[in-house]
Amino acid sequence: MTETTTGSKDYRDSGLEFPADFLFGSATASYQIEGAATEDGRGPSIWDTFSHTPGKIVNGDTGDVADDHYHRWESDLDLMKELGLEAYRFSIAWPRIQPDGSGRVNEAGLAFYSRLVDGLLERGIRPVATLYHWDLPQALEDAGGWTNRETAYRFAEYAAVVGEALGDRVHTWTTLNEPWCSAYLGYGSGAHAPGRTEPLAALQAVHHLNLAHGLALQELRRVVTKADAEYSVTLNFHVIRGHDDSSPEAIRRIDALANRAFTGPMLRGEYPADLLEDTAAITDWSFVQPGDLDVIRQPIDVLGVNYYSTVTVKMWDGESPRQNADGHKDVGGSPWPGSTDVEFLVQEGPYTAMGWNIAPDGLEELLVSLSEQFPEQPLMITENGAAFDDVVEDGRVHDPERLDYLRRHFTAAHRAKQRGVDLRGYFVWSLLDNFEWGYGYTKRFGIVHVDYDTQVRTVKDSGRFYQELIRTRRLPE
Ligand code: GCO
Repeated sequence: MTETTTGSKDYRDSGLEFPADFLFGSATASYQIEGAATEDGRGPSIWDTFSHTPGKIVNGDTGDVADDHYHRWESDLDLMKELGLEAYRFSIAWPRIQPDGSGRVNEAGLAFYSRLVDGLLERGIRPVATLYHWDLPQALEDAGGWTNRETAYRFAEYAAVVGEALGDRVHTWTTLNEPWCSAYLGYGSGAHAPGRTEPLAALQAVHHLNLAHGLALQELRRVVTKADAEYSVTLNFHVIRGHDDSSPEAIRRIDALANRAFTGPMLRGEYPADLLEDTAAITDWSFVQPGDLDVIRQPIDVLGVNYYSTVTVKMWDGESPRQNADGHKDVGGSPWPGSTDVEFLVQEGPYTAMGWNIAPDGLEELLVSLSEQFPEQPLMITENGAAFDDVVEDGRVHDPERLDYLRRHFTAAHRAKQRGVDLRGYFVWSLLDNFEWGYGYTKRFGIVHVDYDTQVRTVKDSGRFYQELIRTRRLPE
């Protein structure tokens, strides 16, 4: 699978056909869309605390209301049906299920997700449930959060509670969304909740999130009754490009921290030796206990792949003004423990509204690389999409840049499949404009526009493009 495909260099194909079993979906996350932050027994999460901390989020935005999906879920399901979605990837808010992070179960929280799952099934939409999309119950952070090994065990207990309640209907379970963000942005750079900037904490979080993944899969497989349920994890892979002869070392370092710190334990049952060496000045990794790696390496049916853009790196020469264009908010800490001497270079455009470069070839390269690294592992694009500034005009949202982005990345996905990648489907991020973490509501990723004052939803042109792609299973002209 190393031959390169031909096709248009700019990936702007049309007419490409996707097979009948290729799954077309869209994705959201609980804290980003639900609102109702204190309703029906929901407890506080680290994102409630973080977003209510002055200075952390642009414009002081919070997820208190968001898209008010907690109250509008039925009409949002009707919207998914209208678009023809075959699957919907959502996340379950742990603090709605266990407000204190352990023990007492909030039945109203379980009931909300039970209604949501039933509503999806009634509309012929496959439920894909993520257990953790970053909204850790604050009570667990107060006890150390992901730096505390006990949190992994609390996560497994939470997984069992949800698995028992929804395990007869959910089609695909995803344990974690992007543990890289939870660990490195939450405990390393400080750009995400809980906003800590401690290299050791970030690496402890990496391991305890890996452990949580394994423990949760064991619990889900114990309690889930749906015989054909599938199990997965979603990782945001970094596609890393070079610049000069110092780049191979920089690429290796970032690949170890960003990618292999998770695929190593989860898919190979070991931490990469170079990762341990690169971080030896911070820790001896003695928080990894005997047997942990056997627990973490649970088989998964599909590997979720989140992709948005590439990064370009070199080793900083220690003198010239360094660039820090790794695509994440720089709030003072580093998401790269042990490799803060890697320089992230500004890449060529065009860019999305996040300042991320538009590189569909990076998606093709990533999928082929993962397929070559893990030939037996089916893949699913669980997030791909773009933020651009949108305006509603006469009840329409013309978003040609987002439509073009999707066309180019669907082309890349199709090419990867042509090269033999076992790619099972594609979830567009996101169904709805929503709370974009540190950027608040200033970045719009939805194929459906949300007016945050009126909560009116407006399907964008990109949403109609997707609707047509799903209907015909061909990339529209
Ligand atoms: C992520 C998260 C999403 C983001 C999206 C755009 O990948 O960071 O899963 O919650 O909103 O990716 O940044």
